[in-house]
Amino acid sequence: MNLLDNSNQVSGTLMAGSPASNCSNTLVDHVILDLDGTLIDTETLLDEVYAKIVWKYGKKWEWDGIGLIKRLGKRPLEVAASLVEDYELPCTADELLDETLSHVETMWSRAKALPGATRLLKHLRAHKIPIGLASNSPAKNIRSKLAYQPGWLESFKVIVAGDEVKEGKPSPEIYLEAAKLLKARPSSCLVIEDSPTGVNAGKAAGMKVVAVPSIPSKIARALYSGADSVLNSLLDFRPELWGLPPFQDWVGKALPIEPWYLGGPVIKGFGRGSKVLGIPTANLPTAALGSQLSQHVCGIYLGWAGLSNRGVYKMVMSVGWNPFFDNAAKTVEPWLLHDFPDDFYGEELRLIVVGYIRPEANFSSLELLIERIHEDAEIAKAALDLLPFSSYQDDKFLTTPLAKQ
Ligand code: ADP
Ligand code: RBF
Ligand code: MG
Repeated sequence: MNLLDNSNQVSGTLMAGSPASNCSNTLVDHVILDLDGTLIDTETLLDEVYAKIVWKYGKKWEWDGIGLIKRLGKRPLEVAASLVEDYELPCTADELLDETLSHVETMWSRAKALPGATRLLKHLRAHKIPIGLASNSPAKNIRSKLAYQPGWLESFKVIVAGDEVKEGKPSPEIYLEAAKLLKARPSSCLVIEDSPTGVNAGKAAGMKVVAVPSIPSKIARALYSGADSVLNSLLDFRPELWGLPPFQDWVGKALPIEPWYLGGPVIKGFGRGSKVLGIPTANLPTAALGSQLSQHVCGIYLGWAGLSNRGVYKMVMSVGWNPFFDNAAKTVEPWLLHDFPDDFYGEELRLIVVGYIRPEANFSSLELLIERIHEDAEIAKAALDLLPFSSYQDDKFLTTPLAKQ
C-alpha cells in the first residue's frame, strides 16, 4: 500500500500537499484541533439562523463566501457585531447574539461531523496521541455540540473554550493554554484549523498548522498562506508527514467511506467529456441532490452504478468544480467503466459511492488530466473487487425501478 499515491500532491495548484519542509523539526507528538468547520459543520446551521433573523428585519441574507470569510474563526459576539454593521440591523450586537443563541441551542443535534473527522479522532486515540480541542466557542456550546457526536468528548484530553481565555483567535493564547494543559512544548503540537484566523493563532503560538479551508473559493486560498500545509479536507491528512502513525485503513489505493446513495435521470453535461477528453461522464441533475452535494467534499470517488434496464457497473466519479476547466458549479460526474454502444440520456442512474481516491486537482496540460483520470479508473477497477467495496454491487438500490421504491 503506497500512501504517497493517495496524497494531495497530484500536481495540484489549489493545494500545497505536504509540509514546507520534511526535516525533523516538523515532527509532533500532540494534536490540537479546532471544532467548528474543522470537525463539525455548524456553519450550515448558523447560515440558516442568520438568514431567518436578517429576514425578520427586512433584509436579505447573502449566501456568499465573502461573509463567511469575515465570520470564520471569530468569537460569537464579534460575529454578531459585524453582522449588525454589515446588514445595518436595528439592534445591538448583544441582542443579535442572544437571538442567534436562542435559535441555535436547539439545533446542535443536526450539526454533522465533517468527512474524516471521526476517523481522525479514532486514529489518534487508538495510537495514544494526546488531543486537545481549542475553540473560540463558549464552553457551554462546545459541550452541547460534542454531546451529539458519539465518542468525541472522551477523545479530548483537554478542551479550551473561547470564554476561558482573555483573547480569542487570532491571539495565540487559546493554543498556548491548550499546550500548557497538555504539558507539551508548542513546537511539538500540530494544529488543524479551517479558518485563516485560527491558522494565524496556531502559527503565532509557534505550532505546526495544517489548514482544511471551509471556504471553497480559490481566492480565499491566499488567506491560508501562513499554514504549513493546506488540504482539501481531513480525508487527505497524512499523519506520517508530521511524525504521527499513518492511517492503515486504505484498501488498495482507495479509502472506504460511509456509503453515499444517489440517483436521478442522466442529463446533458458540459458536452466535453467524450469530445475533449475521450472520457464520457454521465451528469446528474444537481438540484435534486440537495444537501448531499454540499455535504461531500470535492474529490475523486469510486463506487457502483446501476442502470435499471441494463445492469450494474463499476464507476469512478468526479465531484466538484473541475479546476482544470474552472466550472461555475459543483457537479457529480461518474464515468461508468464499461463500453456502451450508445448514450443513455434520460435513463435513471443509481450510484453507491463507497470510496475516496484523491482531491480534485489542476493540471498543466489536458494530457496529464486524461492520464490521471485513466489512473483513477484503474484504481477503481482494482479496489472494487476488494472488500468492503465489492459488497455493495448486489445492493437492490442500484436496480430497483423508481415507482417501486
Ligand atoms: P455530457 O457533457 O453531456 O455529459 P459526455 O461527453 O460527458 O457528455 O458524455 C456523457 C454521456 O455519454 C452520458 O450521459 C451517457 O449518456 C453516455 N455514455 C456512454 N458511455 C458512457 C460511460 N461509459 N460512462 C458514462 N456515460 C456514458
Ligand atoms: N477535472 C479536473 O479539473 N481535475 C481533476 O482532478 C479531475 N479528475 C477527474 C477524475 C475522474 C475519474 C473523472 C471522471 C473526471 C475528472 N475530472 C477532473 C473532471 C473532468 O474535467 C470532467 O469530467 C470533464 O471536464 C467533463 O465535464
Ligand atoms: Mg459528462
